[in-house]
Amino acid sequence: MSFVQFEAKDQVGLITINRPEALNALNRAVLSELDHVLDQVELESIRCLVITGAGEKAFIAGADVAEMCCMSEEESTVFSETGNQLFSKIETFPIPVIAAINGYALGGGNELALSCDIRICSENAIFGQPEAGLGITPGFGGTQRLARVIGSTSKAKEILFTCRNIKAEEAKEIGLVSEIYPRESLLDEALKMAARIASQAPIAIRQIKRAVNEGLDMPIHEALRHEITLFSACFATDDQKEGMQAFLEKRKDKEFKNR
Ligand code: CO8
Repeated sequence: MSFVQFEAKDQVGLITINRPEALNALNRAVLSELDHVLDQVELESIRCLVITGAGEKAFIAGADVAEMCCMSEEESTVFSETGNQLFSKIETFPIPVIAAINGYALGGGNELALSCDIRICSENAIFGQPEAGLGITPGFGGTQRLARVIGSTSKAKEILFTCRNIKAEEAKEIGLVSEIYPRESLLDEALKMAARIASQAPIAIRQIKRAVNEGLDMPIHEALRHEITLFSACFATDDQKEGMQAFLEKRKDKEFKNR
């Protein structure tokens, strides 16, 4: 395990893409290690993940161009499928995932961030989908998730067609990120947000993630029905009883047991 590090900080898991010499570019080894790290997350104790990049310059500067440049059509299909499966795993991961974008998030880097639940970034972050300039389309979900995340096909196509860089302020303006922080405090802020999420009732948080994600792919009447199912399932949990009892007893010290 050298390209992807995992550190448990109480109930928060910090994943660092650690290939700073190539601006954390995603090659096959990085994708495979990240997949393995996700499989190892102890879901009984870890309640939120933060993903960031090693070094001062980049979150992830894209898929590894040096590795991709000689791929055949068949090899590129496998590479794209591997990345897509991994990013879908992040998107549907049972607990929330925050992308702490600490610099360049280009191509596959932006696509990884798009598969996370929440994106926050540093003031020096730069986003973009430069693929068309390399003679390819995005291949890890960018043609699909960018428009869905920012809610505008016009803006998404403009970004995808022009391959221009987007600075942090514009990323916030278009809804690509929810907050911008100074570079030095980004990780602390991400961990603070994650700890706050981790302090809520974990089954409720998982149900909320499912309700939002799965509901977006349904007609509204089905999505609302889905919310009813996920909502009512919470009433079979000890944590619902603890959360409401604590409120009624004016107790701050809630103890959620994840059951
Ligand atoms: N792939 C491989 N190596 C990279 C990458 C990358 N994406 N990005 C940076 N590096 C390497 C550089 O080659 C360089 O290595 P070396 O020191 O050995 O020359 C090192 O990282 C440092 O980079 P720079 O010297 O270029 O640093 P700068 O600060 O001058 O520039 C940039 C930073 C602007 C980020 C620049 O490195 C750059 O433009 N990088 C490429 C960005 C890019 O085009 N990303 C998109 C790649 S395509 C993609 O992600 C498609 C995803 C879906 C694929 C599905 C396929 C099947």
